[in-house]
Amino acid sequence: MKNPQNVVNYLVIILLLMIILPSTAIYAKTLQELEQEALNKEQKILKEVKKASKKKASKKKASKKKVYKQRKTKSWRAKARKILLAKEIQQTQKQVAFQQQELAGEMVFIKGSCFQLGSPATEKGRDDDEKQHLVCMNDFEIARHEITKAKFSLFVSATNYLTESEKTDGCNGWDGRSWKKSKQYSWRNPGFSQTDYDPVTCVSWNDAIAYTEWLSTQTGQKYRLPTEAEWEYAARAKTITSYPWGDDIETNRGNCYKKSCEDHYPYTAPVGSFNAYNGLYDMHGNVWEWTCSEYEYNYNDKDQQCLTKNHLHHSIVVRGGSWLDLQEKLRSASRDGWDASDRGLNLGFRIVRNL
Ligand SMILES: [Ca+2]
Ligand SMILES: [Ca+2]
Ligand SMILES: [Ca+2]
Repeated sequence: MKNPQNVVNYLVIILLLMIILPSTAIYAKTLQELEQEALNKEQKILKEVKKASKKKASKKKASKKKVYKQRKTKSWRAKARKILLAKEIQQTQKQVAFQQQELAGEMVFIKGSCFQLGSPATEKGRDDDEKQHLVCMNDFEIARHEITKAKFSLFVSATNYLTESEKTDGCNGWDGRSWKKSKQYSWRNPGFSQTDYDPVTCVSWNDAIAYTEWLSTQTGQKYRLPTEAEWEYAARAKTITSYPWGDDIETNRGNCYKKSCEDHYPYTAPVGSFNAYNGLYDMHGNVWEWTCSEYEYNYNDKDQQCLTKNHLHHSIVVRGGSWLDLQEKLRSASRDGWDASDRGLNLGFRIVRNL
């Protein structure tokens, strides 16, 4: 080199190049790195977004599941409540039915049809007031038993009811030798010993009606006395003989007077002590039973009707005979008329329920 200035210039240039070139290399590398970093960052963000959305989706799914579960739980609870309620209702219905049965006693369903009411002229021991005639019946329910002292006492305890015997001059009771009307006799004491399951006696027609009215209020069902036709139709059990078991009284079929039935009961017997016919006990004997029908010698369709409380000046039909009657009075067709306020030691009642 001839010009030292040029040498210096060259040196300066070389020096500059030495400074600039590496920094350019570093710069270029940094850019690459930056690009990579940006890429990494972007990927990371993408990943995070993906993760977040996945989390959100799973959260949403979980919340959906929760709602579903809640709904399911709710519907299950509603179902359980429904089942419980149905069970409670069923139980209440059973209790009500049980209470009704406890109060009223068992009832027997009788399928209606047509029959000859009354007795044929050839029937042994018949009365003239039993003229045969055709009657058609609807279905009904009648008590399996005569109303017992136990059942009647429930009514008296609940209402403090005083029977006509207790309110007025007593009942036609039994003093050991004969009938005797006395204030000392009533359904509580007819003059002879009775169990709680013997039929109630010394109750007038009015007392029996009061009992059926109370029973109807207590149970929400319509109880009443049977019509004369219902009584005989139930007693006959589709037979045309004097008694449902045949034309003879036979032995130990029902409770009647002294030896004529050979029943071994000197007074009333606990209800259900003899065989049932048509599912009904003591239709023949034990105590006479009040009906709700007016007594007419020739029936005149009164046998299918009920008297109301306001018709007390008529005689009312009683049926079935009693422990104080001879066998003829126990026949299916036998009938008698008593006044509504009459009461006696051999007269009680059974009930019917409207369907
Ligand atoms: Ca007897
Ligand atoms: Ca009877
Ligand atoms: Ca008669």
